[in-house]
Amino acid sequence: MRHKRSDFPEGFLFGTATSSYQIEGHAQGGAGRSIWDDFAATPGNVVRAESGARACDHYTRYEADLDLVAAAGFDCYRFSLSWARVLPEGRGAVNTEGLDFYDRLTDAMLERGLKPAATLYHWELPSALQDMGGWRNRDIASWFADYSQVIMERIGDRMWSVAPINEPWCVAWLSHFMGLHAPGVRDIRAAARAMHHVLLAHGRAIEVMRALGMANLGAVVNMEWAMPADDTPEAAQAAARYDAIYNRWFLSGLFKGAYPALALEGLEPHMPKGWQNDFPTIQAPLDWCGLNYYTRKLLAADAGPWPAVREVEGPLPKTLMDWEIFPEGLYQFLKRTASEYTGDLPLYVTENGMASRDVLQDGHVYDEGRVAYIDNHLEAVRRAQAEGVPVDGYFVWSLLDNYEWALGYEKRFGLVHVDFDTLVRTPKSSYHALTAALKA
Ligand code: GCO
Repeated sequence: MRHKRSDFPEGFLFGTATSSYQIEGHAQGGAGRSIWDDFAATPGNVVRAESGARACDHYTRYEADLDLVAAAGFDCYRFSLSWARVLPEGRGAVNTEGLDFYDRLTDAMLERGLKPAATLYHWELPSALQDMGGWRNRDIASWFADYSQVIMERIGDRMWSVAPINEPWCVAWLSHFMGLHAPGVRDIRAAARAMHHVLLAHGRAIEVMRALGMANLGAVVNMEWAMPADDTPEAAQAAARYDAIYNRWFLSGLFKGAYPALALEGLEPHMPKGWQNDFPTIQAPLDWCGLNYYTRKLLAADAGPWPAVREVEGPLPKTLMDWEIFPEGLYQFLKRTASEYTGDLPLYVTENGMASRDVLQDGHVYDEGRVAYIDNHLEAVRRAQAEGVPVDGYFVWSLLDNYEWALGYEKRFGLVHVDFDTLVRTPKSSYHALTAALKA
């Protein structure tokens, strides 16, 4: 690894990220059913119909896992809270065991000198709320605000930072238009509503946490750098439309109080009544913005109804996800986000990392590809910083190999290898390389 901590400004933070359903083991500790349990139980949705029922068993092994985070020299740990673990029916009765768990987890971070960076929602909606329409139902903003209140009354005093929702594009578009994530809906009207309600819920949660006196609240969006697959005007238009839906919708809502015209051109007829009046809530002031970045996409025009966009395979080296490796996109996004949306607000790279075919050989996992990936993306951060973009931290996705959603356990993203039979953890070369870089 070329980069080391001292290459970055004083106070720049390094962290690693995980999410509740992907690591905890959702079947334990009195958590309620979630849409991911239901999605996984439906044939054809998830590779080998795997679920997060056991996952990495972080629920019982969290102390040893946090030891690994601290021993690497990370400053922060980005984790998420499971709504269904706190409120098994999504509303009403609290699961005390769940609250206690997050309380212990928080203290375990603090004891190790780690800054807790929480996310309130990383996709496991309680099934009982899905029964009432889930993200289609405007009431979800109030349900989410109430859940935020319950959990943050308990642990909010010890959070370093909180973001309400991880990757609104995945919550709304991937899950309600493409149908590739739970609840597996493919419906433009449901998608339009989810695209809006996810931001309304974000804003309501921010209001709740401000009222509790909490600080350092932000938003985490995911981005894919969209490029035309060829030099036709049609491909340029397709890329611009993809960019509007994927990258600009959420930043525009949060920081401009408007949605991009290129996305509204297809979604407006399906939007919930009165959506234009919600921006004062959606635009609740934030202290930082997080970008999750993995890859770029090449787009071409497609036949068929709006958005009439088709992905084209690109020529660059790819990760095990078949995602092209394109650090330039991170640099471009950092620059564009600051110049067009966030100005002086601190930015964080809240996720970046890759899946690879990591195998355990004589107690080692040689994942040199991951070391290079991280190194090259850190270089993109440094370039942006050198041009004045206020990037204040970088989080690797992920600490552990874990449940990669519809792709099950086979796509390993961890700095630490997990044997999913024995649950034994083995730090990979990338973990050791980062440890050396962070301590240098
Ligand atoms: C996220 C993440 C993770 C994924 C990772 C790799 O994007 O926030 O949601 O949950 O595992 O992105 O796909």
